[in-house]
Order: sequence, then C-alpha cells, then structure tokens
Amino acid sequence: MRAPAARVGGVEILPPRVMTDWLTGQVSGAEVVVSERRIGDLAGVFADAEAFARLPADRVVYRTECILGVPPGTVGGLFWGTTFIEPGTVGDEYFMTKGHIHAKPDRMEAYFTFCGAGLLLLMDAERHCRAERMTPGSTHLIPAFTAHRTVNIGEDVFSFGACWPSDAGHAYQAIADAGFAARVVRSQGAPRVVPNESTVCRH
Ligand code: M6P
Ligand code: ZN
Repeated sequence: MRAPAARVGGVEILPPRVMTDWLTGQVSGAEVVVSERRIGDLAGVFADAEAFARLPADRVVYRTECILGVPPGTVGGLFWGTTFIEPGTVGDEYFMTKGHIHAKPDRMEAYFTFCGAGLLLLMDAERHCRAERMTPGSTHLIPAFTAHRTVNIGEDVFSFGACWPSDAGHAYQAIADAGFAARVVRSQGAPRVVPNESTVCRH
C-alpha cells in the first residue's frame, strides 16, 4: 500500500511511482504497460510446426510488464520491465521469447533474473551463438550488435528484469528470416543448446 506524501523541511516526499517485487519481478504502478505473446503470435518461431499447430493459439507463452516513461525513440531515456516466460515446450523446444536485435544495433541492454531457470541466447553479427545461464540474481550485459532471446528451461515461471535505452527499438525481421543459429531443446530431461538446422553454432 502506498504511503501518503509527507513534507519534511519544506520538501514534499512522494511515495514511489513504480514498485518492482524483487522476488517475483512483478512491476506495479499506474504507468505499467502489460503485453502478452501467445502461441498464435509466435508462428515460425519454433522448429516443430506440427507440435506448434497442436497447441491452443490463445495459450500465453510470455508476458511483459514495462515502464516506458518517455516515448519510444527518445534519445537518452531508459525503459524498465519484467518478462515472465511460462514453463512449457513446443515439441522438445522450450518456451522462449521471439528474440530481437535492436533497431539501433549499437545499443546495449541489461538483464537480471528474479525467479526460475533460464538461458540467455546471444548471437553476434557473424551468427556465432553463446548461452548464459540465468538464475535468481544473475546479471547480464547484452553487448551491442548482438541478437538476444531468453528461454525458460525450468518447470516454473521464469522471470527476469530488463533495462534498455528508449531509442534502442526492436528489429524482429532478421530473426524471423534467418532465426538464431542455435536452439535450446530438452534432451533426456535436460537443456541442450544445439545448432539450428545446418547452421554451425560455436558456444
Ligand atoms: C525484455 C526486453 C524487452 C523485450 C522483451 C521480450 O523484456 O528485451 O525489450 O521486448 O524482453 O522479448 P521480445 O521483444 O524479443 O519478444
Ligand atoms: Zn533488447
């Protein structure tokens, strides 16, 4: 519950406008923008088209809760938000984000894990992939010119925070066209990063 504004020494002390729950990642406040991506929004993202077609189009794969304090494209601003990826697979491939590179590709981004178990899949301009383990407290700096995608490799909701420049933007087309060079699949109950089709992945 929000405390009322107080006045100390003539300066008004306001309650916080935004709260982030450090255990779950939930972001609350009047300005939070919630968006969801469902199976029906993710055509072509997963390798197994038959398994994909068997899942209900309205099943939520992930949700974001973001604070966009300035208009997208503003130079010098920051965006803040949490992504919650549901547990699940499409065939043997774990639920994951669409993945993107920044429309201004020289912009970096920070990720930090709240709960669950994940992988951060990174791909550089030469399509070399590597993956970083995401576990509560883990903190990740995504370099410039690097495509990024997150994957829930656990049995529970995986949530992580993100902070990125408000002029970074999201470019999805390159990923939609060529995909990542690696996929994260469940093999004998454990996650494995495998090459995507014929593309060689070095990790
Ligand atoms: C993180 C940030 C967001 C991104 C979201 C979902 O919260 O990187 O900018 O939108 O993950 O990822 P995607 O846009 O690839 O679906
Ligand atoms: Zn990004």
